[in-house]
Amino acid sequence: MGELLSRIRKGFGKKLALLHTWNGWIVVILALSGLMLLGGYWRGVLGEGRVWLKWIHIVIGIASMLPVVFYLLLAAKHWKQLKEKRWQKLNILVVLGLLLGWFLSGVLLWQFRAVGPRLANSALWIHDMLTWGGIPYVIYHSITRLRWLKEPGKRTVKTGREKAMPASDKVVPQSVYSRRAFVKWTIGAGIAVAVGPSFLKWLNNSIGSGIGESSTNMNQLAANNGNQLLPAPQALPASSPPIGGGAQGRFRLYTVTPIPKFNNNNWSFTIDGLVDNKMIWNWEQFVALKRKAQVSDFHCVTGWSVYNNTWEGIRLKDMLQQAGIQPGAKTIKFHSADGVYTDMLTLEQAQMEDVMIAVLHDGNPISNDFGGPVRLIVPKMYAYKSVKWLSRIEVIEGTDIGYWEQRGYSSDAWV
Ligand SMILES: Nc1nc2c(c(=O)[nH]1)N[C@H]1C(S)=C(S)[C@@H](COP(=O)(O)O)O[C@H]1N2
Ligand SMILES: [Mo]
Repeated sequence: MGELLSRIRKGFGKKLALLHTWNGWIVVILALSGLMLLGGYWRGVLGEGRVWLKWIHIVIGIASMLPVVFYLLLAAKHWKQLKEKRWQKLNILVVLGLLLGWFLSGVLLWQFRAVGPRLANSALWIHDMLTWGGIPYVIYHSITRLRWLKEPGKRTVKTGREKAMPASDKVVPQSVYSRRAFVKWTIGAGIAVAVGPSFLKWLNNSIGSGIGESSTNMNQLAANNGNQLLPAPQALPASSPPIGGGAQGRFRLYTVTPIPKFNNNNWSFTIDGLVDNKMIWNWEQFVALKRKAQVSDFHCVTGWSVYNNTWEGIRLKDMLQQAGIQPGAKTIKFHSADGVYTDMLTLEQAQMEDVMIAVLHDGNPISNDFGGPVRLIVPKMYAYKSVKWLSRIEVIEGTDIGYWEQRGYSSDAWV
């Protein structure tokens, strides 16, 4: 009878061990792929691979619920076994909470079109926050091998690839125990020191007036503007103070190239291709062009949005009209001065009233990190259409495919 019981228990322990291993690998793969999706560095390196990586992340993210479901089937029994082991119980709750939170917010991000930008924005915030808290926790957990599997009386059992564990805390010499505690605290403190500052910075940037609703610090941006272009554009009364009351949300730097810098000598703006009047402006001429102001929202496909932006600039429609579109023209191609990034609109899309060649954001010159001095704004489409460092508009005959569309983004960019 006793033997039978212990057999059953052993089988149970093995099941838990297997779940733990699977869950561990899934978390590692999700963490790595997730960090690569987040990192600006990888954005440029991965290219088309980024779209694949995103799918892998989504599929494994969904699969991550399998060990959770299986565990929940065993949970009642496991919970009883853990009895007084409060820390292990807490660990299980934390891990389950992390996995569920990542999963639910991940599903919203995956379904960003169905749920709309507001919800996607909050989901991204939650996904990020869990990552900032969860990854250090998981690292700590795996380094200190605080196993939810540890059961009294089982720690000496060498099962398969499991390593031998001290028999129990009672027989472990006090010095070893306190050394272990010391190591744990040291590792914990190390992780806190390593990740803490960036985490606080991120929190400070993003908490602001609620979930994902804080704003880009405009003064800081103006101070960090690497462009030196004179004269500075004088804001229309409509943009200073901004008619929209100022942007809500934080622009994330999403850039696939090194960030260019401009001055009066190396900046120019061209419109050419199938137009009657090819034109090229230098900065002094360009700031003198007639501008309009508009308020619009800005949405990235990866889930973040910035609302209520007051953009001031030249309406694309007006510029095209002045240039005179020739018959046969079908597509407007936008070139970035980074020499790499392009995107396009059909002639019809380009005639939308709110497509703008923007020069000011909330009354300030657009800084070089965020695409200044001049960037395209297509409010009704996802922001990969909003080409930064816009320097050339080419009117062409056939169709074309932009930087991200070549790398697997949908050519349908409607929000
Ligand atoms: N030249 C250029 N334009 C670009 C990009 C880029 O990498 N290079 N990224 C696009 C994407 S995907 C987004 S979300 C926005 C990001 O704008 P931001 O960096 O000002 O936040 O710029 C778009 N325009
Ligand atoms: Mo984007």
